[in-house]
Amino acid sequence: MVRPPLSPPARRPMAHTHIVTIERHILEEELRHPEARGAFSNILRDLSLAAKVIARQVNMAGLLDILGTAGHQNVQGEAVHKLDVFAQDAIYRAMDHTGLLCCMVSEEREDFIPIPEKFPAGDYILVFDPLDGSSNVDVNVSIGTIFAVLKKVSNHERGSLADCLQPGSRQIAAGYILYGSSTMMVYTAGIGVHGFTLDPSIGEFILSHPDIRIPNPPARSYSVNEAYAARWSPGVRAFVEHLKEGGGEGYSSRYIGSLVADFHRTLLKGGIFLYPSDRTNPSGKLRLVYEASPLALIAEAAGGSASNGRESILDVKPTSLHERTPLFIGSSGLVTMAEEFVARESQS
Ligand code: P6P
Repeated sequence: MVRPPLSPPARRPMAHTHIVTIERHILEEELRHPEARGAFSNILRDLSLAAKVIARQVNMAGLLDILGTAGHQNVQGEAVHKLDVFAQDAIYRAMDHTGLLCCMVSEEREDFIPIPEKFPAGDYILVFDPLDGSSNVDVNVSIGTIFAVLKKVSNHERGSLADCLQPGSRQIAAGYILYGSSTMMVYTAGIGVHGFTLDPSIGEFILSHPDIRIPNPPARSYSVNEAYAARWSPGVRAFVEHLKEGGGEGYSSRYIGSLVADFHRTLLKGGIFLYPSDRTNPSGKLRLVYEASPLALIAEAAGGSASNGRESILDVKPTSLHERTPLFIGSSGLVTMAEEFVARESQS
């Protein structure tokens, strides 16, 4: 049945008592774009279900025999925590049978994951880090899930590597779930960034942060692991030193060591998060496809920017699923300043 074009609902002024669930918000956003076929909305809705399942497990981690490692390593050679496995399975099971995806990419799997033959395949690819920073869960530090949605470009029914190695500018949506003092889901479909807080008493994500914009002027804060300063390039070292001297009004340093938590603070307060390359990690530590690119789409949709030190993260075409990248992300002015310091070093 062809749905008659509906006039998009006028944006209602957000009254403080106006409860908008993520499902309602996604539907309203879809109605504002009649060309949307609803598949993407269903992907986001299914992801929000997986998020609730993971949140419940993370919040009870201290009470279940689920702490500690699962006794094996992932493709990155990192000890896999049991919650990583749980989160991976929760997302896979929520998404594998919907007929919306042709394949998935996960930090926990070396190759891309085709949708099983027993299920119908769709036109979208989901890339995700099921539980980033999971090593923090044993000490009750906030951790997160990062995801992005791409549209298939090949004619392979169940996807191909080429479908998964698209530049971040080709992402049609991106988001993260932050399992912290409250569980939040933040997403963008490219226009506007919206935050939802889980009300566990009713099991709903409620719109709590409509139209997030990175503040300008930004908070005077930078976020980086300074233990590696001696290994950074001269340009990065000079940039951080410049912030610390800050013309009398020094910057404060904030570093949690959990990417989603550090990024979420940067998104809401402004400033810059950086994980640069160094002598030990010449390509940096963070992954391009399912960490830096999704967060870069969010940062840009909120008025900020994201760079690898030379160019926009969104312009970088991945050459492999798990490739790493340096990351400078947050308030545009600070990201540009970091690029200028890096460029200056290459001229000296
Ligand atoms: P470091 C967590 O292990 C993680 O992948 C990110 O969540 C975080 O930003 C980074 O590593 C922290 O790395 O070297 O500062 O411990």
